[in-house]
Amino acid sequence: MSKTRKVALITGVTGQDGAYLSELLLDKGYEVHGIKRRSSLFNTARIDHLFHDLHETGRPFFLHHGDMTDSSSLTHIIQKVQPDEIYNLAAQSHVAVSFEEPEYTANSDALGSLRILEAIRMLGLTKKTRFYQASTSELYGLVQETPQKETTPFYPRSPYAVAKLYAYWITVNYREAYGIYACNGILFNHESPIRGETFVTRKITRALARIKLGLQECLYLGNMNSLRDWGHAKDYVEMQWLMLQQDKPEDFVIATGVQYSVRDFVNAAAKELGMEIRWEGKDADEVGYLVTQSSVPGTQSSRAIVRVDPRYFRPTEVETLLGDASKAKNKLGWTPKITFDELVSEMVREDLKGAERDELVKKHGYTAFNPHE
Ligand code: NDP
Ligand code: GDR
Repeated sequence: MSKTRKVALITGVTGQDGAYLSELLLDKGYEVHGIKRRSSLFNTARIDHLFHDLHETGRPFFLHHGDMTDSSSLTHIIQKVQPDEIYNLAAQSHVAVSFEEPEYTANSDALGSLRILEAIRMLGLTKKTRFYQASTSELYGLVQETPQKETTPFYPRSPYAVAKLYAYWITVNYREAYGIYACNGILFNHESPIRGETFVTRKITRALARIKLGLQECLYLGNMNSLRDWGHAKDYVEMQWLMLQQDKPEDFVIATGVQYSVRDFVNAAAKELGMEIRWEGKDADEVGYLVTQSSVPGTQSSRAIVRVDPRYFRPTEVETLLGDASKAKNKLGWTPKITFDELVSEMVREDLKGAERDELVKKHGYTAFNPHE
């Protein structure tokens, strides 16, 4: 292992943020180690481009098998890697899924963070290793103040958010009790073309691109009225790094300060594809029709391309989130560079390319492997 380069360890390296953060740290000259869990299928698609043949000189990027629910693997890896910085990004990160798997979510998202902090402590790394905890705007849940900032009281509304609340406080506690340089990044939703396909933004851009090419009939969504503060993951991982480069550890809200509804997101993605949607009905009966000029002048077709499926409603919903990142702006000089429109445009463009690939495969008589249908 290099003596001159800073060494970073990333849990959740195969996820959206893990991939962007790995790139950022490698570009900054770090030696990067990532923890990936065993899977029956390949799960490294987002980071495959960072690998290199071990016999060639390439970027110092290494993977280790481990799991947030397994202290032995985590402690062993931390002992071996002796990281200067740990970015704890691994989590069962889907809010809706956390209602179905609450205990597993608590184990990986709450106790997982404790396991890493304990490893730092037990291995005598409290003065050496800095720790970043991927905290979340979901902590605000049933919001007590708008916009939300570092001092806004928490009111979690899902097993995911409750697990993350434990992780938030155990990070603060280990900072205060043992003097570990440990920070919470309270990040609001951030998206990208490599966002997981079941989060609402990616589900929308992917489905509309496929509808545009005739590969899919309709997009089914849950709560269309949810309001979110959506930023770009690339901007947000820069903040994760910045937070660990300060003189003293602190917690920061990271957000754009602009809010849109799920319906707004659908409209923006449709516009990007040259489509227009006319909305009718309310709540579970809301339907989005594709506006097309039919052959009879003055009339419009009424093909439904978006419908609400109450299956996607959550037992307790977070209706509105809007962040105030003034502290990060003032103390760290951070502002997001990528706008909402640019984010939507990039996501749509990339999903259109994917849909075009699937269309080509279909045209040649093959079935595209599409796990989501
Ligand atoms: P992803 O869901 O894309 O990635 C999660 C990562 O965690 C994946 O690499 C996943 O592995 C890994 N993981 C899940 N469970 C385990 C486990 N038991 N052991 C080891 N690894 C595991 O999330 P994001 O990249 O979007 O988010 C990163 C972190 O930031 C998460 O903790 C999330 O909760 C938090 N967060 C995200 C926000 C967002 O808007 N994206 C906002 C605020 C916080 P695999 O690839 O095998 O599934
Ligand atoms: P969120 O993101 O729950 O905010 O958590 P998600 O994209 O899943 O939902 C955002 C909002 O959209 C509504 N919604 C739907 N959501 C999904 N997934 N699928 C649908 O079909 C659908 N229809 C409407 C949801 O009800 C919700 O209100 C994300 C995750 O990345 C967390 O890990 C992270 O902590 C928070 O963002 C900040």
